[in-house]
Amino acid sequence: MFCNRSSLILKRLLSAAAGVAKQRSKGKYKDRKFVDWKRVVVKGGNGGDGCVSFHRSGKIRYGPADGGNGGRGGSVFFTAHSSVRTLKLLKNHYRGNNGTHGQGSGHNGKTGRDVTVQVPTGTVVKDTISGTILADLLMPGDRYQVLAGGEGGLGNMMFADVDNRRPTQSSEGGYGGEALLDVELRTIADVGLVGFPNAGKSTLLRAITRATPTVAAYPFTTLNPQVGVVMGKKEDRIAVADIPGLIPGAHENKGLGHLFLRHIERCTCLLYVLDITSPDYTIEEQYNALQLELRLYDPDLLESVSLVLVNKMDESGEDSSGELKCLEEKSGLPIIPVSGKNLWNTNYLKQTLFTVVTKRTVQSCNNYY
Ligand SMILES: Nc1nc2c(ncn2[C@@H]2O[C@H](COP(=O)(O)OP(=O)(O)OP(=O)(O)O)[C@@H](O)[C@H]2O)c(=O)[nH]1
Ligand SMILES: [Mg+2]
Repeated sequence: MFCNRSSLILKRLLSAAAGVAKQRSKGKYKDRKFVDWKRVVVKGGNGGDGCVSFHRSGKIRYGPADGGNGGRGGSVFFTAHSSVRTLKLLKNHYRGNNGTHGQGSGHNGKTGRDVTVQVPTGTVVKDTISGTILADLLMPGDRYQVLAGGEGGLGNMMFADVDNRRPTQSSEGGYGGEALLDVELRTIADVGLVGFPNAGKSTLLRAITRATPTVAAYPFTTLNPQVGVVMGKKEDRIAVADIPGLIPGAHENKGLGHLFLRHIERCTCLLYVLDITSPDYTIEEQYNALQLELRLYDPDLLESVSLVLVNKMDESGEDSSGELKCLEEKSGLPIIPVSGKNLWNTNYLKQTLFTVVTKRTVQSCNNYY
């Protein structure tokens, strides 16, 4: 990954990174204040060279070797910080300072200054070339050394021994190395809401937590993940993430695409939020389309503990229970009808979420219709 990569490959990747960044800054990403992905080039500082020098003073004209060592190059660290919310302020390049060269009279060079980059908790650092996850900074204070600075070279003082007090040998400082990294933010929440635009995800988040995401009767109101906390008895807390709406074909970049699904990757439980009043899709079609999009993004997401919420029940027709029963049979998941707007059944939803998140299973959930 680092110094032994040819500079040609690195140059190509850098220009590719610039291209991706340019694309992302265009169009639908242009006005986004919330940035959850960046490609970053990091370079460790080079170590300083060792010095060749001989002691001279007064009557001593041919004294012993006294060349000092070079200083170590500065390293680059990523640290998770709870007050940082997005990757927006992340620069494209970070570089540790070079160590300085050793000097005569046994003076060692100065160590290069380390660079510490603050990122939000939940940041994942990946090597762009191999795609390997290098670090997952989950807790505030988590620190990862992305690149170590080059070692300082040895001065001739270090090569002196009883047989040879005046060696002329020294070594060069080590190369700091370079890396191209993809830095991703993955929201940390226990529960993730997935649904079509306008299904009422943000309304539900408002209903069960104190979060205040914007609610409006047009699609794609929510453009960035929003997290709210459901307060339980005693100290119980559950974080719920509301993400932008998914539409059929999101994997082909329709709507807002499906890259924001990374924000629900860590969730213990997924809630499919279906709109019973949708004129275009039945709840079963919505459920199937959502499942397909999740599968195409990452089949492991379908392994998460899941519940189905059928929202807007206040406006459902007289006999919707048949539709719910049918969906229950086909999905094999517990169905919870709710109305986020009227807060109908939201207390039951909260209780169920606590049970599901703590037990990590939906087996004890009852259907509510
Ligand atoms: N009647 C009724 N309307 C609801 C209910 N829940 C949400 N709505 C309405 O549905 C519309 C969309 O609600 P949002 O909460 O913004 O939907 P969303 O799923 O967050 O939509 P996006 O952010 O665009 O993905 C708003 O006009 C809400 O008032 C409900 O339970 N009953
Ligand atoms: Mg919304």
